[in-house]
Amino acid sequence: MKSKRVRAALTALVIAGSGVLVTGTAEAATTLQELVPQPVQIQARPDITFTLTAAAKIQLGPDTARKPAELLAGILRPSTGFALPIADGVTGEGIVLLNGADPKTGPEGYQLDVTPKQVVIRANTAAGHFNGVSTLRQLLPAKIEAKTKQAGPWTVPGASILDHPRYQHRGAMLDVSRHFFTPDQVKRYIDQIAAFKINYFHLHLSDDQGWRLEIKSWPELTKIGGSTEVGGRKGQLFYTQDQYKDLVAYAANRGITVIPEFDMPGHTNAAQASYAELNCDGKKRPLYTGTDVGFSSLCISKEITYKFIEDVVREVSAITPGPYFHIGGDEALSTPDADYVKFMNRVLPIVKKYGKTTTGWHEFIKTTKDTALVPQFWGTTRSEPNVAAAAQRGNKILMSPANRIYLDMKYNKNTKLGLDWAGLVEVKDAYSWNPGAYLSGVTETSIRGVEAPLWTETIRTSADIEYMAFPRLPVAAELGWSTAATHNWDRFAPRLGAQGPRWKIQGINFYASTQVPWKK
Ligand code: TNX
Repeated sequence: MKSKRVRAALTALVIAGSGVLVTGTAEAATTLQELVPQPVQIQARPDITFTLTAAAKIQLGPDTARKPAELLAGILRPSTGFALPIADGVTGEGIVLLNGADPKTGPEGYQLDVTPKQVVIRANTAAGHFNGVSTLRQLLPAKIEAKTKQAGPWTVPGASILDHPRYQHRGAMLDVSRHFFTPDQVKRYIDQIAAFKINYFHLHLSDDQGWRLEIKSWPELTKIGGSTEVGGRKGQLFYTQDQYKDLVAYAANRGITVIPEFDMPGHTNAAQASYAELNCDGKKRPLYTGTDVGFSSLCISKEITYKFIEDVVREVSAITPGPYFHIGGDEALSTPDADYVKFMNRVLPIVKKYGKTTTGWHEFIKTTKDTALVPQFWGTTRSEPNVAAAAQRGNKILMSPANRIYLDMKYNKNTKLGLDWAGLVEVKDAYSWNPGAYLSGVTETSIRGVEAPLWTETIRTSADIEYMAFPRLPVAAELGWSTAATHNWDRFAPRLGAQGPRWKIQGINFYASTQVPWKK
């Protein structure tokens, strides 16, 4: 009879690069087969199990970032009931975060090694540790997600994982303009996206229906422009700068960079309702609570327009540590083409002046040859010449094709929430495309990443957000993180389905698509 160790060596197979775990024997299924997104390389060690106990500490190696350890402790303490102190130095049993990972892991990857007494997560950056923490969370039993104390055991299957993302940008967007969401509702969504290694959170902070961030030099923007939303609810429907800073910090503590968007030169009715001087005719517009798009435009010929934009960019940049400022630029249907170009030629240098890099909906990229700027493709076609030309010049493209990854599209014709202008997007539709080979003339090396936007014309509550985002947001996370070689619906669907029990415990109101084999 073979020793346990020899049998383990025989059964622990790695398929490097493909990210596919093969056990080859009748080993019991473990959480190793349930990870979303799929890691690059998993080596199962069926002879080993780690069990988290009350004696465990979360241990930090020299100069290792503390925030990922704090995030991990915040996840593990409520459900285990363990103290799980964070300790400097490697002191024994528990979870160990160390610097100095294999260079293959890059700036965001990690190695995770399960031994009988420790789970060791190595990374070269805090981002890598955040990502390793997300993996460890999914390796623990689903009840780890509970907010109240549960019975153990808290086992982690033996494994060595080496992982890093396909793309540097995995994003989620929330439109807080069409309907406003409180800071607590936004934090709830940030928590949910962080669990899937999303590293950018794009906040759509202004639109026709609402201006949602306090601008101290233009106070009427929120006083008037932030007083209502789609459907006509009234209130103080905006964030103070302090609340915004708190959201930015909350995201950063989960490894997420906030990208603020102020949409212009269209989608600006809320600003035009707040200040008469932003209109060419000098007259304030009425507040708008409908859902049409394309009727508004800032006044391109007035100098005050650029003073206004500079004030907004200056104030927002000062409280936004991330490098990107999103200028919108979409659907400027009431701005003549020549004016649109004139406008962008004024605005892009303003963003640069305040130390930020412009990102925007892909329309804006036709106005500039600056290859550092980031166009976000949101079309429904497989060809977009201006985006392809930018890619050929060297721009990196963020992919959000509306008929694939717009989280506000209905799943099917019976879906009560959402829109259908880009089509119906079932879970398999959201998965079945390759960001690196989707747009003609835009190949793998020109892709910056994938963002899943959630527009909120029909979305009012956290339950609504969750219904549209789950499970499609994790689908977007998988497309943005996992190597192209792992792309396979039949293998992905069960991994996605394995998240169901975790989401139930977290109270996430997900759409239980019949396309997915949900784990009971
Ligand atoms: C298009 S996509 C828009 C938004 C709408 C969305 C609804 C884009 C850049 N603009 O203004 O909210 O469709 O799906």
